[in-house]
Amino acid sequence: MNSQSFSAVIARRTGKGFETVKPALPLRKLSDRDDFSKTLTMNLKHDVRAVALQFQIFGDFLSAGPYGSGHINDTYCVVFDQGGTQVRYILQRINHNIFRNPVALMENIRRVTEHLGSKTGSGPDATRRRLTLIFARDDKPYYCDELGNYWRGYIFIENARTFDAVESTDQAFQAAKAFGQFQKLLADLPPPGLHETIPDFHHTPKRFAALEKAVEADIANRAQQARPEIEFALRHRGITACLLDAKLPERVTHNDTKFNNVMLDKATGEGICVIDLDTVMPGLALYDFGDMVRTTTSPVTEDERDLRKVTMQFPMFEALVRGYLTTAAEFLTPAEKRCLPESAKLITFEIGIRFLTDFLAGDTYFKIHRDGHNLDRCRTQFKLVESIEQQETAMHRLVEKI
Ligand code: ADP
Ligand code: GN1
Ligand code: MG
Repeated sequence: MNSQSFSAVIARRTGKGFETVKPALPLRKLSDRDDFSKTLTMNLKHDVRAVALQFQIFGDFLSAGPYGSGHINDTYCVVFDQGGTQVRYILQRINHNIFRNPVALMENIRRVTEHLGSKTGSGPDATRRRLTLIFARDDKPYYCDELGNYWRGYIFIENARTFDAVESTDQAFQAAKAFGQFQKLLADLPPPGLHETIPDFHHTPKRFAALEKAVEADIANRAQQARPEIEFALRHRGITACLLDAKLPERVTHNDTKFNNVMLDKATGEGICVIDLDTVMPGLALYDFGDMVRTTTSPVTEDERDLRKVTMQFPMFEALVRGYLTTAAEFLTPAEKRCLPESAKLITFEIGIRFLTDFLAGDTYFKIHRDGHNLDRCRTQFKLVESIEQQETAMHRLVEKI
């Protein structure tokens, strides 16, 4: 059987019996260059093979390897042999120290992906244009292992990739257009409202209060080392409530619109699929726009140590505004549109204070890969805030003009 004629089918139960979901086309033979296939499963932190076998994936398990660069969950790419064709899937362990109610979280993701699925149709590309959950053997949208870890599975979106740093204005445009489209498609999600998976996630004044507490406690004895950053934060206390004070409408929003949470098609560059849906819940549209500016305007990654390289590139901002408005202009209110530049500064500041808080608390929230990693991340964010402040007038002028 060759990879073109073979078609893997995943069966899953719906209210009306079984429906079949076809993975994104075409199933290809993976090349020797796909490095994950060489990863030794036995060196992994979890028994990913055992977990994979609990999902409705047919065929023979071949391999698994860590995947992506997220700060919260554990993501693996697993490969199955399905009648001679190697097919990849994503498996993720949900960080239940952060997401305290994984069952409610998965209920959100199930509702959101099914709603998106009802809009993106069933064409050949349907399973590349939204995430598709693989259900567990007991038909739940997750599997809970004997250690109490919650796992989920997704169809692997092939021929697309994510980037940790932006490379062109077209990428920025495409990402913002996709996030705008995501908000638009979820605007008519039927009630009830989604669960709040992390309460007050973007409540910046509460994030600021948490920072003040961490400075006060100085549990890891690091406050001295972060004195300039703490002072920077204190000087900016005045901006923390700017979006809350603007009385903007609540919508269904993504809330974690990092540039690497949108997959870009490898052939066309189109923003094909918004991923990382853990924080999809009620929020402000501008939380999403702000996080796009935070992660898609600087030419370097979030943890760059050479701060001279960190800057808010105006052409990237313009591409984000234009891309976002392509899909979001039809539902944004004038007040929301006016506040686009403020949201950029606020969310960049907010994530900066979260990194700083975690540094002071001894690195308990974000995954770190070196000493001082969270402080480095905080520094890039604050540098970006300064860069935004220097260009604020021009940013407002641009938004008024478009
Ligand atoms: P985290 O919450 O840890 O950031 P993500 O859900 O963003 O986890 O996944 C981490 C990375 O895995 C993403 O940046 C992306 O590269 C890859 N990824 C996630 N889901 C898929 C998918 N369905 N298909 C292909 N790659 C994926
Ligand atoms: C985390 O999961 P990931 O890496 O996409 C965090 C975001 C931060 C981001 C900073 C649930 O996102 O809020 O903005 O790191 N997610 C959660 O890079 O806290
Ligand atoms: Mg992510």
